[in-house]
Amino acid sequence: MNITSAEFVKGIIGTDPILKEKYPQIAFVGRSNVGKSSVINSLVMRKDLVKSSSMPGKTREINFFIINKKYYFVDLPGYGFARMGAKGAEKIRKLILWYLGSGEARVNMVVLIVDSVVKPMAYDKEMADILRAENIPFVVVANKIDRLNQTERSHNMKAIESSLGALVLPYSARTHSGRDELLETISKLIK
Ligand SMILES: Nc1nc2c(ncn2[C@@H]2O[C@H](COP(=O)(O)OP(=O)(O)OP(=O)(O)O)[C@@H](O)[C@H]2O)c(=O)[nH]1
Ligand SMILES: [Mg+2]
Repeated sequence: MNITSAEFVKGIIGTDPILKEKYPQIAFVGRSNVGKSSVINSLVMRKDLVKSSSMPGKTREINFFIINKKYYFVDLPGYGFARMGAKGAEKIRKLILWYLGSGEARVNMVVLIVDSVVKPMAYDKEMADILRAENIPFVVVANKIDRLNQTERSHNMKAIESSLGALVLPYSARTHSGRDELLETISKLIK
């Protein structure tokens, strides 16, 4: 897959006609602050298509971006962000589960992003289980590998693979390392 165009379309917080459009949806899911928005910017080679921030909880809506006038990249809010408070976190959790599980959206595949620097957390495992239960094809992206040396990298990749039981691609949104492999995997999985 070669990305030639990318544009923001809209952000939603509930049912919307965009969910039913013919374009396949590739959703980016993961804990708060793992770099979902940054990975999308890295894939489209833009610094600021998607707003990213060092303050966790930046993305609050389900944001749709049209790619090559053919697919939607869908940026979701992060799950498991404690500082949002129990109420806010529950709202976001419901929003994500509704998007993935209600059948309203045409979710073609998911890119499940985890932080390669820390061990996979209960939330990551729960998300992998939900995707399996919903029969949604997914790939795990271990982001921020620029922060690890070779030894840590291979150690952490193995730990993530065995904990989530899925294909894991090392990635850095900062250096774009792993970009070609991820684009290749996305085009295979949406077929
Ligand atoms: N070193 C490093 N930092 C990264 C990488 N990707 C993202 N970051 C940083 O991590 C922070 C969070 O990035 P975001 O893209 O906003 O994360 P997010 O998952 O969209 O966060 P929420 O929208 O709050 O759920 C920012 O400070 C980014 O600069 C990476 O590959 N390497
Ligand atoms: Mg975000």
